Amino acid sequence: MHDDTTRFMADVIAGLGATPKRLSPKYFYDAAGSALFLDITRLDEYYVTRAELEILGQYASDIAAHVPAGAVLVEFGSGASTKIRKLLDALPRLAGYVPVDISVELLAQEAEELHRDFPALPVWPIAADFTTEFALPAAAAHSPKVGFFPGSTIGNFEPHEAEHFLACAAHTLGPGAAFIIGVDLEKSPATLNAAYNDAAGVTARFNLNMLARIRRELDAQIDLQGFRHHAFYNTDARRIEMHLVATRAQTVRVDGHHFDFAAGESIHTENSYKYTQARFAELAARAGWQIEASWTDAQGLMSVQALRCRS
Ligand code: SAH
Ligand code: AVI
Repeated sequence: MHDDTTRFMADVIAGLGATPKRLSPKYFYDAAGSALFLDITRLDEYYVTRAELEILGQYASDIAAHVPAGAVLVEFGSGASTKIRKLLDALPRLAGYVPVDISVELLAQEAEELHRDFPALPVWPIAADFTTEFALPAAAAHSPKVGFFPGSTIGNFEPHEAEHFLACAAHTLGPGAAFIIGVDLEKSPATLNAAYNDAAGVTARFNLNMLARIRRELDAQIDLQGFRHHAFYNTDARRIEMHLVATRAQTVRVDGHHFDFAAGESIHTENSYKYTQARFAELAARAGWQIEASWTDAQGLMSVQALRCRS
């Protein structure tokens, strides 16, 4: 069995065996899940992408002022690389662009397209889980590094995991590095609930694809009709929670293990934390980063933050 499949199998068995049951959101992004995420970014209800693109368009030159000429830009969770395309024209000449993503097929395809569209820009893709340590390309060794983490993917970490991630990124990017991060802001529960419960049911398909993937890749016995999408804003924890809820009592079988579900029991698949400017600044400071500037869209839905590594 391939290493990635072995790890996926072990995580699924541990997650379904836990109480309450859970699966990591990093497993949303096989080829089908990455395509569904792209569909989400085009939904009317999903303000995150639209608002962030507005910020990147409007403040491109202010953001670019935080990127030194000759820098290597490392994007964590680059996906379709849509947002770097929006910034590239405003940025000083980069020594290279390093898209890092767990979605291997999408990463390869986007690297090829970027190379075609920006032939002067060296593109060094890294297929990796950004929660684990990974090495930057040797060619990047002597250039200043700038991190780029758009899309509010940082919100998919628990706050203590976000802090740990930022501390590791400080180590990877080096002293004095800049880090441009998209951070989603607290807002009305109605807006949030709509964004994760779109009328067309795309987010539901994205969530349910996790089970389809487990069935496909791990040869698991799961009745996909036996689960439904459930997403809601947890006001106390300041996060959207996504769950897959069993619509009836049933058993899921994976590699000789069986997992019993009561009707209504859920698998927690994702958190999407929302921050205030102050709470995010405190978290970043604990991880060794200082916020130098931040921008929001006209409606104040989403933010982009420019951080500097203090050490
Ligand atoms: N940056 C894009 C995509 C955000 S979706 C945007 O702003 O629209 C989250 C991206 O992070 C996906 O492309 C997914 O494959 C990737 N991702 C999620 N968890 C990951 C992990 N642990 N390691 C590496 N990439 C991950
Ligand atoms: C990638 N990430 C920031 C998205 C989010 O909003 O938390 C994933 C997503 N989940 C449901 N819709 C979009």
